[in-house]
Amino acid sequence: MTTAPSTTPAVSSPDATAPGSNARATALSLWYPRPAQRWLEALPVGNGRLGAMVYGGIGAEELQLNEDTVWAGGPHDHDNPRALSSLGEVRRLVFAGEWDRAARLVDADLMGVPVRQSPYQTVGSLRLLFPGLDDDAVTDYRRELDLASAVHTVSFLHGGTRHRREVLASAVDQVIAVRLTADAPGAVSLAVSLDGPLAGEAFTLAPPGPGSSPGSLAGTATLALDGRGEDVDGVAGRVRFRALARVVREGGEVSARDGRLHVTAADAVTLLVSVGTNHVSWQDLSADPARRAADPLDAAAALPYTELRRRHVADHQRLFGRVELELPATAASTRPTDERVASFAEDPDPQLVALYFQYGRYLLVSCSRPGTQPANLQGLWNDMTDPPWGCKFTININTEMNYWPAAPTNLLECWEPLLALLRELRVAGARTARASYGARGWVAHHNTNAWRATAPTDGAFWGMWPTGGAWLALTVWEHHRFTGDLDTLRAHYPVLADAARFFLDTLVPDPTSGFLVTCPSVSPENAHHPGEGGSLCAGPTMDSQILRDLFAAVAAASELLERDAALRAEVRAAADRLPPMRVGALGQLQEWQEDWDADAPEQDHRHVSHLYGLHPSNQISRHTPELMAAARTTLERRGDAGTGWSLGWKINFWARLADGDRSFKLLTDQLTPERTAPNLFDLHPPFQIDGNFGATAGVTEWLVQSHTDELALLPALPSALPEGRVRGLLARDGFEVDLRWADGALVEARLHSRLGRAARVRAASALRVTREGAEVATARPEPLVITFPTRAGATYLLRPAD
Ligand code: FUC
Repeated sequence: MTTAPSTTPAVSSPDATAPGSNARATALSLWYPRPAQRWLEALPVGNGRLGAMVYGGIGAEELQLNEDTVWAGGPHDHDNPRALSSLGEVRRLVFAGEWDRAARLVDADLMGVPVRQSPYQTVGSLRLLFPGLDDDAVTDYRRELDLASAVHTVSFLHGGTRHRREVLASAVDQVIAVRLTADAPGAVSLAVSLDGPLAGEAFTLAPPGPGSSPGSLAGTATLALDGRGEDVDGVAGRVRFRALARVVREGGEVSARDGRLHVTAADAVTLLVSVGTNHVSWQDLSADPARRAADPLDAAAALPYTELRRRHVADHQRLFGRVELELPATAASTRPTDERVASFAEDPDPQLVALYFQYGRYLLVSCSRPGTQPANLQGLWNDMTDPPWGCKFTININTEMNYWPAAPTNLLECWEPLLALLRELRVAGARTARASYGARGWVAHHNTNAWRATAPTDGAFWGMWPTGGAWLALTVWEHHRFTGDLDTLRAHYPVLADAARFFLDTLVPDPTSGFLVTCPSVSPENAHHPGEGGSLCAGPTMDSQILRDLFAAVAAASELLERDAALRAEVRAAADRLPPMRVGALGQLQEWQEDWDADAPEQDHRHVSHLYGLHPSNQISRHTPELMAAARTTLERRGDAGTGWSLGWKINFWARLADGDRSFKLLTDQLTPERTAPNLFDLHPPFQIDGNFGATAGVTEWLVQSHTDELALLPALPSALPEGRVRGLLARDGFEVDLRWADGALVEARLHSRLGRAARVRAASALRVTREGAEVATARPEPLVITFPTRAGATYLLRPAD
């Protein structure tokens, strides 16, 4: 194959804006001058449920396919029947400091059965072979993912003919569409096949059309692949799926041979791909995969490709188009995307920050839509049957991080799958609460999956953490803080209230301090002492922080909804008995009740769980200067190194500490080939999408913060980004925020008030506020906070006061 150098000027192309013009603006595109050789070079498309990784091959193209309900195993109850009777002894051992013995008992009696939760699995691949196309005879190749339209395009010249291929995953029409065209008639010939590690042989569905010769099919032809999710440790694989690929051709011929469809000399071809499963819910697998696959395919096949595309782009833009971030382009910005990552640390390229930010939004829109599964460890995209950490929902940081950008970047709908997960975990986790703890309410530990597993998994060291569900439940309250939406709060209030009930029943007084603590627990995955039980403890700082937020949320929500006065009193009383945050001998925020930090075996551990209080929570803020200083010391001691998601979290921490430059430095550490794949997927390594989402959220924290009682404008602007513009960020209390800044200072802000709540705005300079030209308020220079009432639906202009 001939690789067009990135500096190749545009060649003549039927459409001046078409790929092939390497010099064109790339502000919202990932692009490459060569096909992907491996999965981490391929580019993702997704409609929330169906996903494809597109390689952009010339003679051989591959779309690796996912459907988000294809998981191993099936509905399953992991509760360990011995858990409840051993709980008391485990608590005794933990309080006695006999952590290794406690761990052995937890592993024997408290872990889920089987201990391993079922993983998410790949469907397989759609493969296209183009017999006449010789990779070495191609020029002016370009593949590109345009984030604004969510269309993947490949374009190249071969023997004087320009070939163009588009791929999109439509949420409106529930198919993946592949459009193959050329600027010469009869130039599209290919063989289409489907295969997958969980499936049998592909077969053709359509009968030969009337008058067709033997083996040849009428205008359309359909290939099918049936498969089943795997068994896991004695849990039967019960997900069944069917994948379909239908050829809709213009001109030429189509025939079926050897389990493949062969298209010869067509002018253009639309391939429609659909996957259906038997998944109805986490408890019900009674649907018919064949129907589920065929119905959207039949409906989509009735539409011309241009219409499918138009509907898809409009739908995507409705969500994606709400936020714009403009940061200046430099010479580096014209390079292929992977080269921009490689040079980011040396060559200024602010626009790559904007691209990476928007990529996070693109990924969330593409993997988390109302009605789909939530974003898992890899969002939606996974080419394995046994992926790292099962490609599940790890809820001791990863799933929460996936959703940090949802509200601030104006994608509230993308939260819906997480709210649905919570409604289901409340049911599944009530079983575990009862069976394993003898408690009311619901509990989930550090992982869950398609079957809403809630018992502890993986072993005492990692899994004995009862606070994962509570952290996730706080999504309900965050949703309310951003939207003021009482209906959603009312509908999900039981998730919050029952999460709190579990802890009201299971918190125990610490024999030494008297505070109410979780036990057994861990500070996620970090050891305070060496040994197999070295992570087990009672009342780690993070647990008390999460419970303080949970109890406060239940108290506030029950008050707003005018219900559960008794529960409100109970949670308030319990909150008062939680251990306070403490500053240790080194000036650090203590991770545990005891000051064990200095001797903990891994000083640079990737989890910084106890800074949950700093981000995403607001318990550590400018209102608690001593704790802010301790959080900073903790971060300094942990160091900047970390896995992808750990860097993503630290970007947010430093932004909350108002240190934009340190935060930017962490993003710079993330935007290196070690932590960012050629396709901009975040690398733990391996690929984990949480780092993408964490960084996207972190960028919003540079620009707007609203976690306390103030709305701060440019609270942590990195000096590397002295000028820019953002439109459409959301802040709590129902504000939509647009900002323009230059020379590192605010030029203008627009606040659109959705709820008509009072605005309390903090900025680095005094501000003058106007609405429709009339002055509303002017701030005194100190303190730099201006408060003014707003009217719902009105927009306020804020400019530095002279
Ligand atoms: C937690 C983390 C790991 C990884 C895994 C999916 O266990 O500690 O780093 O992110 O989740």
